[in-house]
Amino acid sequence: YKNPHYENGRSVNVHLFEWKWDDIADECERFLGPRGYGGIQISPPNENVVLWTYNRPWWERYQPMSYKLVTRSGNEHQFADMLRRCNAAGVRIYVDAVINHMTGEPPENVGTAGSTAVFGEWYYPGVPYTRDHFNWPHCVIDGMDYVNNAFRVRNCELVGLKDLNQTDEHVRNMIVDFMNKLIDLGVAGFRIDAAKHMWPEDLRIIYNRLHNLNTDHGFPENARPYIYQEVIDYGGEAVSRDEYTPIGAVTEFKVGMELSNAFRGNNQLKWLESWGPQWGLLAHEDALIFIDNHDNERGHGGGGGILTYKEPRPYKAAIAFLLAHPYGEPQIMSSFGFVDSEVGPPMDAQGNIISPSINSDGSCGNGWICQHRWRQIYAMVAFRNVASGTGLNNWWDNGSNQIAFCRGSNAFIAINNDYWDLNQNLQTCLPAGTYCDVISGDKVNNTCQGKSVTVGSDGRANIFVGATEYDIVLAIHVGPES
Ligand code: ARE
Ligand code: CA
Repeated sequence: YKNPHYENGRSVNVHLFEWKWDDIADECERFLGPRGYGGIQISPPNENVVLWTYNRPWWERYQPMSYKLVTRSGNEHQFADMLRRCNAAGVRIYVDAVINHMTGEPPENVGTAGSTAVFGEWYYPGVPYTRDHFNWPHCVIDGMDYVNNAFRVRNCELVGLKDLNQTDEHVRNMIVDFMNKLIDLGVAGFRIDAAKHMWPEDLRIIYNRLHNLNTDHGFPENARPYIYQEVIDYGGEAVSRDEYTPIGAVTEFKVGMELSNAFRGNNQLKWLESWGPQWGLLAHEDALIFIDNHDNERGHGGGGGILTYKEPRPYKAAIAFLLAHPYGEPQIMSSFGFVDSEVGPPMDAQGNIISPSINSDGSCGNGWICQHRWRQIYAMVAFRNVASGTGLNNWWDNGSNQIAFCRGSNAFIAINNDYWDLNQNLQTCLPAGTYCDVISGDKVNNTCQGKSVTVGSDGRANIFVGATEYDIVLAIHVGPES
């Protein structure tokens, strides 16, 4: 359950938050496939309650009404088409699986597929679930429960969302049928939403009943779905991330916290020499890592202090480090712009999501940020692919916030988070030649649009990252892009 089954030569999962299936299929073919991305986390594909009361917030999708594959992102036909097209483009799809709960007691009662429910009776005919399928008597998790009561974290309601009992056979069957349908349609795995709020032994049983990945979509025989479980664990809680690593990968929230802290200048970059488990992080193979996710990007889920697209200079550098370093399985966020943390994706008056437009410079319009299309980010995806299979070597730092390292003899990165220039003759580990710095510009017609670096026969080069440059990173590698 810990192998994302990326195609050879690919890496990095991008969360296309609130994107429509048709747009994702287009993006796989026109951008993500050609740029070497490994996979996409999609928003929950199953029916959710429609909340006009809050002007269709993004979080309505975390309130399931049924497992019908009809949402603002598209219907089942569009979903299947996306899987066919993205898998053909070499890009895998991971589903955000909301299986801990159904809706709360929302002010409205129609789902995106037209289902209704009787909230006060815990009755969801679209599945169906009745009161017998929920933890009972109902209770609501309070702040102290996270600290000292694992039972209540698992069996009471998360922010008032009706809490399913995954120990119940019918509930297990409904969840397994839902997930198996998605696997048969070609998905490569799942983000398990709110995994902390379910018993690991129940989840293990559910995972073990899942089908192997669909070989018609290019997966190898006997491949198990990739499973990464959302467990927010900064330490000191009744539920620990370590309870979930025996059954799958786990989101490592400490990564975004520590790297945001360091790239904000609150911790020296030189300490990153020991980045990885020595920092109290999960073991490499257990960790799904990221700077920001859809919650902490907007201050939900106990988030705060995390770098986001709103602070692009340190954010791009933190992501560059995340992708350059061999530790963990990285995921990046691809957002829509927002001021109000509750507001949903760009939409028209009928509530239809407005597709991202693509500007002539490759960036997105219509309110979409599309971090995955930022040169400083897609260039590091290529860097990671070129570096694949190599370790980290030739670490250098200046004793404070200037660092550099090689990935084998394939790739080299330097970062300057000091207030003075980085100007050094450094070992790049690369064969002699002239390389384009992939951060400051693309290589077009064999010409660097940004900086270039000349590596001598001893592998050394003069590396310059000025204190006031647009970006604080320089990266070169043996791939065609550099
Ligand atoms: C909405 C309204 C609520 C209302 C509820 C029910 O905002 O006011 O009571 O509906 O009507 C998202 C939003 C929620 C939203 C929910 C349903 O963030 O605001 O509630 O959708 O629409 C905990 C969980 C963690 C969870 C975070 C948000 O442990 O699993 O809270 N994250 C996932 C998703 C979210 C999603 C849900 C779960 C629900 O990523 O997007 O919620 O499906 C400490 C603990 C953490 C805890 C955190 C916050 O850090 O360690 O475990 O996270 O505090 O309490
Ligand atoms: Ca629960």
